[in-house]
Amino acid sequence: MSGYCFDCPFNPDHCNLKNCLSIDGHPRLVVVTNGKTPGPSIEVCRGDTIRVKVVNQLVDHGGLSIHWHGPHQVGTNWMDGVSMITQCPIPHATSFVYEFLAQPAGTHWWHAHSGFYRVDGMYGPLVVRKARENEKIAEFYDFDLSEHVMIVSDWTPYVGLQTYLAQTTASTLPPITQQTILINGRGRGREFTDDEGNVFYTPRSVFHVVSGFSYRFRIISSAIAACNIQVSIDGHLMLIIATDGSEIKPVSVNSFIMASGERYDFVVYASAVPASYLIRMTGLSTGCSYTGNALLCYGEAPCGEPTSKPLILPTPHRLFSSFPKEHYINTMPTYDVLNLLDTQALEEIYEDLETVNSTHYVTFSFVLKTVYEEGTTGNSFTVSVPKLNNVGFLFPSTPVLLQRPNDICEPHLNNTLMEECNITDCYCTHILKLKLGEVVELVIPNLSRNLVLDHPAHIHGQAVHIVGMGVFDGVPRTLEEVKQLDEEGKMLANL
Ligand SMILES: [Cu+2]
Repeated sequence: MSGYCFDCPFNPDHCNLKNCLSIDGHPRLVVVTNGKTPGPSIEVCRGDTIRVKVVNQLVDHGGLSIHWHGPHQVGTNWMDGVSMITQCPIPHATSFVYEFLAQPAGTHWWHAHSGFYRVDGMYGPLVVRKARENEKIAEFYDFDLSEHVMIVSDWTPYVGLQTYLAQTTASTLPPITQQTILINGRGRGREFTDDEGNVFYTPRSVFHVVSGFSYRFRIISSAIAACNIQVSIDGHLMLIIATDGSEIKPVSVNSFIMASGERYDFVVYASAVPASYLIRMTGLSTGCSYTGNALLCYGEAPCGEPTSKPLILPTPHRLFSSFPKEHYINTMPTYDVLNLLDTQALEEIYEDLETVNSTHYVTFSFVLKTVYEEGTTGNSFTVSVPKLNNVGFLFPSTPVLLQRPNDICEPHLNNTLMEECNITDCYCTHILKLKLGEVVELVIPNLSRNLVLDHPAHIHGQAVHIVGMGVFDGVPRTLEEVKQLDEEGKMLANL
């Protein structure tokens, strides 16, 4: 909540004043883009050239880069916007012009890719539309409007750096308990009471529909560390028509789960009794068991506090998630869970993709390490170290694209290094070299043994086909065992 909000939320009109950022009601530092969080929604047509001038006026004088999450950047790799990988950070008080092709069409987004600026509010949608006649899924909806783009983030009353430090296990900072999920930068994180004891909240986002029409919603998760969010709309089913910018054969669901960075396009048919309905976001991961709401309001009825209940019919509740189904057996036993393996891309699959030229295993693990009081084996605490192929990532001293850095490593080519790093902590600029034009199969086993974490993965500049996914009878495996199972054809792959 900023000073520009004056008497918000007691005077609701003040919450809508031009420069007011009411957010969740807590006063705190926010990083804004053009004075707003989320920043501007960039909405263009496929094939347009996107040109954005980023002027770094960050008050902490930090370096900045903006990553465009979704565009393939063919021939413009240096416009991808990752500090120290594809460019040097943009220094304070200077500017940088990004210019790239809006390709492919779909729901994408942009965010700061340095420091904690994304966590503190520097993110926004990037929507690339096709002409309606080229849109294969257009028959499923009447409207595809800017006002139905949603970007979601989890939020605390503290700056990102403090939230991060409070969540690391070596920290003595108090754990952060007041958290909320923001939808388009709005939510309810704090109760305000006036002198007469009346309760007020900061406003939630409102999405308007009119009875009898169907609407394409585009939702983007800018959630912070490992916060998986379940999305549902009271009284309405959702027809999922695209994930991560790629169209799929539509599936009708009661709810879906978004991991950080994921996008879903879904159609809502305004066929319920005209009223106000709650759009519910529920954090499902350990450490993000909090909620956020927005309103779905029908034009034919006053828009106010909904009395709607979550939709239970049809039975069973059908849920879509990109994580393996086995994850939900214990927590949601009655749900009918669908995942990416149950859907089909609408886009034709190139025949070439059926012949894999090379297979790479990239192990993924959060390793818990015990730290003892110096000279003792008694007092201790644990810290978790994220590793790929047993090594932690070290940013290079020069951007990889500009100059070969000194500290690169290729652990998958070096068994001794992999074994050593399994025991000790290693950090390096981890590189996986691929040949131009080859079809690559990536096998990503999650080998975490003592820390269960559902974590998404994404490759910049690529769309991938998911050909297999699963859980090994609940038993953690070693990389050798995974390779063996793969060789024996025991790992599911729908090539
Ligand atoms: Cu990205």
